[in-house]
Amino acid sequence: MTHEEIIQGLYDHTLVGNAPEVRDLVNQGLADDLDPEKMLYDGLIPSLEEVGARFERGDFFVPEMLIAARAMQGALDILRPLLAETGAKQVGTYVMGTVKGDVHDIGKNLVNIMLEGAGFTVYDLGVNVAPETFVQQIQEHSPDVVGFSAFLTTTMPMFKANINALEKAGIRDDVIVMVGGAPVTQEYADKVGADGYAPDASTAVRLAKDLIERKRSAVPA
Ligand code: B1M
Repeated sequence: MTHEEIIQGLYDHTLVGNAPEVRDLVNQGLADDLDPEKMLYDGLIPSLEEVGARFERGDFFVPEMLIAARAMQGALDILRPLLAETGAKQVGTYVMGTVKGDVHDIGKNLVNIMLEGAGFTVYDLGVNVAPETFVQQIQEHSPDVVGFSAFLTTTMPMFKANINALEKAGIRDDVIVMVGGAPVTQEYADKVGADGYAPDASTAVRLAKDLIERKRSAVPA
């Protein structure tokens, strides 16, 4: 099989949620020296975008989204160590979670993988994370950054609820707040008072490093 055929196969089989075939193709790609990021960005992610488009048109329903997501997760399980393997030195700590009311986690997990690859220690709180859990975990781990992911327009308001909870606990200024997820925009992030927004995983990593650097250099010695 050529690299193009493997990428096309990843797209086609993720679309219909054929998890065993997706795993086989990922393994075949790796055996053939196909770049893991290419499999991700040219095959797997575009396929999930098409799943979303079909859902919007009413051609797909929740079960189809679910099996496509499972196929993607199987691929990520194999790719995770390769995407994260850079030997980067420790740059900071990050507490990350999908906000309350929201169970989407593929995008969040991808950001986590990239953060770990860039040298962050990541505490992943999972999905449907309540504001009080974020507060408690920030108090426990004292991270440089907390990241809130939301994938639904109905759960994006939890960013503000989380920031309010940090303020109430007196820890808002101790931590950099980053937000992201498919429906989120820079404008929305500014409106809720987040310190940073990134549209994708690699920008999220660059921005996190940047914000930490700025914060550290602003602190008088
Ligand atoms: Co749902 N879903 N879903 N879904 N789902 C979307 C998000 C949707 C856009 C589909 C659509 O209509 N086109 C739509 C939301 C519409 C909206 O509100 N604007 C939607 C809906 C409506 C729903 C339900 C309400 C459906 C229903 O029940 N009627 C329901 C909600 C459940 C809930 O959360 N309470 C639901 C359920 C599900 C499944 C469980 C079936 C499944 C999720 C499985 C899982 O995650 N484990 C699912 C899926 C798979 C999707 C789509 C198809 C794919 C999401 C995905 O994984 N994308 C999605 C359609 C789409 O996105 N086009 C859709 C790939 C991923 C790599 O991208 O998530 O954007 P993304 O992550 C990116 C960036 O956003 C960014 O980096 C990531 C990597 O580059 N990023 C950050 C993410 N977090 C970040 C944090 C940062 C910075 C960047 O800083 C902290």
